[in-house]
Amino acid sequence: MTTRITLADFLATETQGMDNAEGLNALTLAVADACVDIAALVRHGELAGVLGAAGQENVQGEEQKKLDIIANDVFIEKTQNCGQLAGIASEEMDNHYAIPDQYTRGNYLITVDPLDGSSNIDVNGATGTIFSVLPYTKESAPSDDDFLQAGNQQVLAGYCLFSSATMLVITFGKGVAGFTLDLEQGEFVLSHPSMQVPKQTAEFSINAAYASHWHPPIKRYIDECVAGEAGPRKQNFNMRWAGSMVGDVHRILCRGGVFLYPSDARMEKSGKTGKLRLMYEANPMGWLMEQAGGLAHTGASSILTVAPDNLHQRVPVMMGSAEEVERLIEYHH
Ligand code: P6P
Repeated sequence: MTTRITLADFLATETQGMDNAEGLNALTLAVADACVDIAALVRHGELAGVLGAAGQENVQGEEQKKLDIIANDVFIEKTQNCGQLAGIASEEMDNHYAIPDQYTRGNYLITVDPLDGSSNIDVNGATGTIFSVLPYTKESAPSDDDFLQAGNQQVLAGYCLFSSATMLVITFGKGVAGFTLDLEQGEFVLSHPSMQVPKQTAEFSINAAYASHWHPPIKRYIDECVAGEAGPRKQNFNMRWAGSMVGDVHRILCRGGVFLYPSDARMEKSGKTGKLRLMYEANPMGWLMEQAGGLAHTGASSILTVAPDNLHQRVPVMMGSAEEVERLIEYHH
């Protein structure tokens, strides 16, 4: 019979010795509460009357789902009064949300993708919430520019996966821990201590519909995987694409793999350098991957060293099993 360790029990030891451990614990529990509420809305789906399009676009020019906006509002509602935040930046908001004066302004900034993979929501596919916490030391209210810190400045990052189980996966820079939501008790219980990405894999994850637009290094890598044991890799590969970064990254943290969302000729024609956003997708997921023994790279540099120039900046993404990412980096050079 293993000892039942709740998220609160885990935090009591994991953040020991860190600056403002109490504050970080309070922030993590507030984020977890927001995720529990968003999970409940996702779980009730059509019955909660929250599926379907919202009839408007976000700053990315992407159609927003009703749940994108609701999840964003729930996240703000559940975290703004925890006393630890100075501001919240979100995929669903053009600019950051400043914590109102009636609440204590704290020493952290948080970026969030409130409902990643929302195109899956109407077909009951995997979705999730991704978050990244950065330090904030000024007394005054933050500006958007205060969020523009490289991924190696993060103090906490994680995601909540809404799938067969609801799981919270987090890192404070001391490894990666996974928690499963106990629906009866309404609390997260440690179920995946010290998650590690296998160094090797035979499974890649990419949207192959865009193959005709890929640049040579990606095309070479995928062609070699597809060529299987008859090709230069001398082994067969499998492919998985969840349509939600949280679903794909979680699978890779559990069993290995390599996730790719490269830039391509199609995107570059419209001035984009990738699809995924640096501040609230690539940075938090990249830190989790590195903390689990994997790698996270843009093809030009480690994701965590990219100096952001705007809140909604996009980057090319390759992350997962170290040996495969190393091969991809070599192909890019
Ligand atoms: P595509 C979801 O919209 C997302 O941002 C990621 O979660 C996911 O990996 C990717 O886009 C899916 O993109 O082009 O396959 O729909």
